[in-house]
Amino acid sequence: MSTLLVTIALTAAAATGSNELLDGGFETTSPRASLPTVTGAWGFDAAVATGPALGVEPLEGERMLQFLATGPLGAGGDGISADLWQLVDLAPHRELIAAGHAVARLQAGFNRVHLGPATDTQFTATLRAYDGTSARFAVSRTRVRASLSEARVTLETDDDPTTWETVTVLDRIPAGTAFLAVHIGALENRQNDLRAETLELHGHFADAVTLTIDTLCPADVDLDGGVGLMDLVRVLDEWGVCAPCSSDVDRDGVVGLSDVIAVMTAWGSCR
Ligand SMILES: [Ca+2]
Ligand SMILES: [Ca+2]
Ligand SMILES: [Ca+2]
Ligand SMILES: [Ca+2]
Repeated sequence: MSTLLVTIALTAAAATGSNELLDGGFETTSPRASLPTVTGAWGFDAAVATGPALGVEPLEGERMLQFLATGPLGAGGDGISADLWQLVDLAPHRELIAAGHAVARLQAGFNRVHLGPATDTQFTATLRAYDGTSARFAVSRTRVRASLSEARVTLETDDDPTTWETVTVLDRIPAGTAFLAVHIGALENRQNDLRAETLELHGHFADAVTLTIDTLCPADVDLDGGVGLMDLVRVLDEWGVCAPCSSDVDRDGVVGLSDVIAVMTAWGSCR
């Protein structure tokens, strides 16, 4: 195969789908003050959707999220982190997950003010996979159920409010997963401001949170664990405009010659 064909195959492997989160940019509503039990809404610790604030501009759109406290406002929290969760139904990806080929990619932008050495500096993002129904996510008002898998990244931000830092969390989704719990948080890593009359977080923001689901092996169109004749047949069957569809191997919105080339380049086993 030529260098060109190899390049096309690598591009296909890096392809991503559309954002599975509702209001990942915090443009429409502020989060609820409770753990979510249904999909499609942010909730838990005190936080608000806001326009530009304290010298920080949204990373995208008109608004961003501001973390306010590690619990409900005025009631004190766990003193550890301000956390938000959103649940995502994976029913549309059931076939991909059952085949063991599904990969979740969570990205989030974080930024904060700089007031001095007492300013909290860390943020975190987590992906958790669950079986069962989203109604069983919370086991109490403040605790969530144990998950099938967990992937977490912690970020140390710089002290420049004009720059956003981005984290990426990747996880292979276990077979049997019914929904994902997406978490973003601001950590109270400077334990100096826990008195009720002082703000726990002095200007800590998140924006542009995205969750995409894709396949480990895009050229295995029929998800049988290998790339071969049947994958090529599926590509030829679905020739033309087709988005989203699994035979669009390079995820450019069209099933065509570049997808045939991607299948032929990846010919063989696929694990
Ligand atoms: Ca936004
Ligand atoms: Ca920054
Ligand atoms: Ca196949
Ligand atoms: Ca294509």
